[in-house]
Amino acid sequence: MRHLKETDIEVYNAIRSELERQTTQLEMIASENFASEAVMEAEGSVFMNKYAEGYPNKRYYGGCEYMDTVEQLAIDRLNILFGSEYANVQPHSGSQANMAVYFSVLQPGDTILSMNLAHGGHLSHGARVNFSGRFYNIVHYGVNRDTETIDFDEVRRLALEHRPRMIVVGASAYPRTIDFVSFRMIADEVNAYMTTDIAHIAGLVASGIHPSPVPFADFVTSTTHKTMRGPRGGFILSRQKYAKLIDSQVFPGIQGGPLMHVIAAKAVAFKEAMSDEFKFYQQRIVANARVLAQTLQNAGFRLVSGGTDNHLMLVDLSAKGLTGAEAEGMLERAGITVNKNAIPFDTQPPRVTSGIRIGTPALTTRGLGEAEMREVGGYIVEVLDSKGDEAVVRRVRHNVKGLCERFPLYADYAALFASLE
Ligand code: DSN
Repeated sequence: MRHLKETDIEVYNAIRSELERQTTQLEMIASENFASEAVMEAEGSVFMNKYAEGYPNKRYYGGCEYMDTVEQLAIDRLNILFGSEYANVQPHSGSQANMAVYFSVLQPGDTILSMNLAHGGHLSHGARVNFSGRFYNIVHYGVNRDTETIDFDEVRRLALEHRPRMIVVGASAYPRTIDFVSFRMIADEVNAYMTTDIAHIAGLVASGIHPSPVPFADFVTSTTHKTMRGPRGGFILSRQKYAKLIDSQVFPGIQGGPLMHVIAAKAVAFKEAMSDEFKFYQQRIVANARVLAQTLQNAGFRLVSGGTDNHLMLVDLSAKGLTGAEAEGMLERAGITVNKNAIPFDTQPPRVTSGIRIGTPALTTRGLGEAEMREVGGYIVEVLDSKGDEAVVRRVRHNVKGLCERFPLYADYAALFASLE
């Protein structure tokens, strides 16, 4: 940090301030987490200097001995974690992973059946504004209006009617267990590929807490930084028979040189994910989410689908006379970071929404447990019930700071900055 401080005080100060923000507020965005200092050390290493286009032992550049070591470690660890035959760890993100899979077996104009973004899906599953919505003919399934869970009758009906070439399974705001077997059966009925995007639940899947799609899906894509608690990035799992096809679509199909420093950090995160501690951590994420959900429900808040099976919940604020945007803003002022999120059949526009999405992975990483979830749930209720009253927000902000001090984060990293003050 000394070099950075001397070279670029503006960036140094921004990083120091962001560290302060992350450590003194409650991070409850369901897709965010705190990677370990070991992961951060690997990412901030000399690996960032190296080009390594190609794959282990098949590179287009010299000097790749250690790149090969680390990429192969990442691949092998990932295959052990998920019980998969083949892994590609080069996608820069989850969207890139999805793009590579689509490009592997689809032609422009082919039909994809996927979950509606407005019901919890993802941009790269065919949103009109995304490449996936521009290149492919997209048909969306959603959740049932009454149960707010995936409506398999509708999925099957749409599959039979539209005969998609691929069914995409997975979501970024779905609080319930996903039944991969039913999707496989529908995909088989219409002879479609099945791609499962487990970006949100990958850590739960790796730990056996959520059923795995690996035995059923043709392709599994993910990010590495949500419940997986690694660096920002993506990966693809599949069977050996698709290995060449996917490898060539990732590079040279859609990417150039892999980000080897990120791949090194992925390898470290995958090693961490193989530990018993990680499994225990994933169990605590889910236990914490249940307690938080119950706390909010006890206070009269309606949760989409009536609760959660995983790491996140969607809170419907419409009966409380609040929008998601208003709630996000008042909670942020109180030191609690969440994101506004559309709820199924939302009547508000996407920048406003009727809901907020709340997740427990990051707070669980800090060590907060069920007792603290009741405390945090209480703070959320106080702020929202007061409609962001200044005195309430100030009091909660004070309590949030105290809670954060009880669960310190990045002690060694913070010490680096402190040593330069
Ligand atoms: N932006 C991520 C999320 O918040 O779920 C998905 O890519």
